[in-house]
Amino acid sequence: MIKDTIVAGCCAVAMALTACGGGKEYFVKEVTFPEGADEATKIEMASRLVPSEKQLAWQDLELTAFLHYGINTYTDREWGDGKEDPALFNPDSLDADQWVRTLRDAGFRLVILTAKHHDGFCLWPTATTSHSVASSPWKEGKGDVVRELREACDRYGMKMGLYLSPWDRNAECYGDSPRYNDMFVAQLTELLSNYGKIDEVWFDGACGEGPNGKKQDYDWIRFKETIETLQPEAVTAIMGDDIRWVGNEKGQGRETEWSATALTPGIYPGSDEANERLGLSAKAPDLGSREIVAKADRLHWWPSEVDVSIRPGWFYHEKEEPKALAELAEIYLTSVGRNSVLLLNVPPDTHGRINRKDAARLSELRNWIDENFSDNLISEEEKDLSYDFDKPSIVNTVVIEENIAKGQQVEAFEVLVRTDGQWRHAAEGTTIGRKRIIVFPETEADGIRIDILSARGDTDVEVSGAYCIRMPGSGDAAVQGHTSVPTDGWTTVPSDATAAIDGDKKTFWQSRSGIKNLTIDMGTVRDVTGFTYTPRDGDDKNGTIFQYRLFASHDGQTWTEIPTSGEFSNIVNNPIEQHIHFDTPVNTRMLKIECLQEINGGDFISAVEFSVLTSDK
Ligand code: FUL
Repeated sequence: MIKDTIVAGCCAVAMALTACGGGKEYFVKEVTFPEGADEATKIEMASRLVPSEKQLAWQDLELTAFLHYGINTYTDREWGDGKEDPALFNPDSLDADQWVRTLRDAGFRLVILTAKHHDGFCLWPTATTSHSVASSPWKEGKGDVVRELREACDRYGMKMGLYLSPWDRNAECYGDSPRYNDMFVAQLTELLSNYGKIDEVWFDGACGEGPNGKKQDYDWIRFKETIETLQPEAVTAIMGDDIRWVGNEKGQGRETEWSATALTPGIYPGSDEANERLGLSAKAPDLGSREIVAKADRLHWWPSEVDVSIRPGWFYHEKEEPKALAELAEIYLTSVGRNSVLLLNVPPDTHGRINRKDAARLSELRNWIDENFSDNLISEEEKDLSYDFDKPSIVNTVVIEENIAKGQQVEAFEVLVRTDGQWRHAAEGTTIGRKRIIVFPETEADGIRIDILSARGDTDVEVSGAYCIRMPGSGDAAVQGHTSVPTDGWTTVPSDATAAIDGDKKTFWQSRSGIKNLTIDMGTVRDVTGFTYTPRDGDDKNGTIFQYRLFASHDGQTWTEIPTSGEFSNIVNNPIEQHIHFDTPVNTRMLKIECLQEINGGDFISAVEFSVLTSDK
């Protein structure tokens, strides 16, 4: 046994680690390169960057769950405006045991509750504001959702995390930075002192205040110190430095997913400048390649968390359906199978229960995982890169694991299968990390092998499984009771906006500068129950409408405003098709959408698609 040394990142305290072979010095969580270091030196140092103990334990969890629950559940919105009446919060059968049991049975190991979302409504009776469950009729103001979750987690052996939104649309002091920071620390202190062991603290980075909104200067370092003092074992996510947002809300990890990344956590002073210099952001496709490392001054062990909702929205909406099993299975492969932890949101419904449809889908997911990942063609126990099967078998999936306790090394690998003594190429990949699942075309083989083509340092990799998996058939997660109206014979103003109503999601329309309205003329009068808006996705989302007003007209002369929430909340992070349903059907020939705010404050709009919904059969 030789002593390896671990050099702790931020505080540069040296600790000792006993390990076999090497006598290596490792860097925990962060490594700063010496000035003028060349690429080879940096890559070698990068190979010695390792996770902290709590990061390592978190990466092992694989399946974690989100519970988005709060005032939005009762207003049918995604982002509340903070003006909601607490009296709206009155679940008739809130059952935290049912939440935790359902999640545990589906294999989830940690659950995170939105103790406070952007609307500022607190699910625990906080002393910091009256905008909380204490002002609601639920349990005559004596209820405490956070406590109920705590007790349920204890009963079922589930780890617990809390989401506390920094952006607060209710707090009067939001924007008065020192006062709000004090309030936020007080909220954090209540949550981290009175509810037992908290394993993950989740701070969201979202803020939809816009150019003329309130500006809050968050004291991230003080928030982090508060967590470290009160819950030293908790990992901090997103606006924290233990867990990184994967960069989308679709459930997709990168094909090349480095936990050793040059992206500086947003809570560190100077992070914006550091990231700008390297051209990096949470959404950037490449966060840790050799090219990036060569340009970086330091690296962070900042592993990815894939957060995605089982439904289109984060909060429960009666009209939405859970994703099809096929989509969830795909998400499992592109999150857990791509060196990430899955954080799947399952929003409790208006009764305060996980809806039976979601519960059923979760148990289908569990069964799918169990059925597909139980018949391992690799029976040998010994850790290796090459295996013989007991008999020729059909194979299409390989599971590879890297011992990340010693860092992330592999940059490129090839999967080969053997038939009649001949090795053939089956697939290739780049990073491995905690777990990599590669699916390739089905083939008959009697052995499987991984060749590591490129690595940063000594590798410690194992092929832990080979399977023949079947993807579930895709089902439709439709929107109940609404169908879109065929667009034949429709016209638009401006007249060049046909790509926005052509039913083709591969095309999009973008208005000229200065034009922020779109009128759709259906030619005939109908009872319209709502509309959908599909924004652009990908790198360029310019023109995406964030806040809007909607009008109806029979003749294009007299317009009546249709009441809507006026906001495609969270469209920046989750640019999915937006479904807006009216309280009562609107009898109209024309619809006009007027953009009040484009996501980047731009003076034009864009749309992949608008469709008009009706309840006509
Ligand atoms: C986003 C928020 O704005 C959403 O409402 C949701 O909480 C998601 C997890 O993070 O940025």
